[in-house]
Amino acid sequence: MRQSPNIIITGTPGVGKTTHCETLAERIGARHVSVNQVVKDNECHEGWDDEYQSWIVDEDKLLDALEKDVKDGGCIIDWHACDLFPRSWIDLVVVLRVDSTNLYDRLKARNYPEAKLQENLDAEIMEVLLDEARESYDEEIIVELRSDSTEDMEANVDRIEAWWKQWKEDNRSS
Ligand code: DAT
Repeated sequence: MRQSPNIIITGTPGVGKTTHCETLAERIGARHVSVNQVVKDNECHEGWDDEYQSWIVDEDKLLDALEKDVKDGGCIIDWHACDLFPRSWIDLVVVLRVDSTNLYDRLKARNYPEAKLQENLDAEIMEVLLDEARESYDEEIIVELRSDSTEDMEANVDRIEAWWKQWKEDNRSS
């Protein structure tokens, strides 16, 4: 039995996952698990895809690398996918959403190639990550939150912190 919950923060690249995860991890003393970093550090990949500018992930290796940390609980998992984790690992799935204009500006600032930028804008508009979450987890553990402004982010962090405390209260071993 976990002492603390595991949360996935997911969404299209640029939506604000890392910013949310870092703030939350600091606020509640959780572990920020940057899956990108885990993939790199443990070489859970079959190389770099230049066109997509991302690792070609070996999911089995990745799950092995994550298992110990995640089993202990208290992880805030930061990744642009959520369908590979066993359901038993995850207590809350946060899908961040952003307005296309904001996303465009954020990805442009990252110098994304035009094709990749367009692909991510399409994914956001088509709610790809929200669909993926709904296909992979029970509706009750999924929350969709806006990430357009700093105020949004602060409200989201407050809300997730409150949820975290409540989970610990509800799951306290007597
Ligand atoms: P991700 O990890 O989803 O790729 P990020 O956390 O790196 O996204 O954020 C991308 C950029 O957008 C970064 O410069 C911070 C900014 N940003 C993220 N969320 C924001 C928000 N809610 N309001 C204003 N800026 C935000």
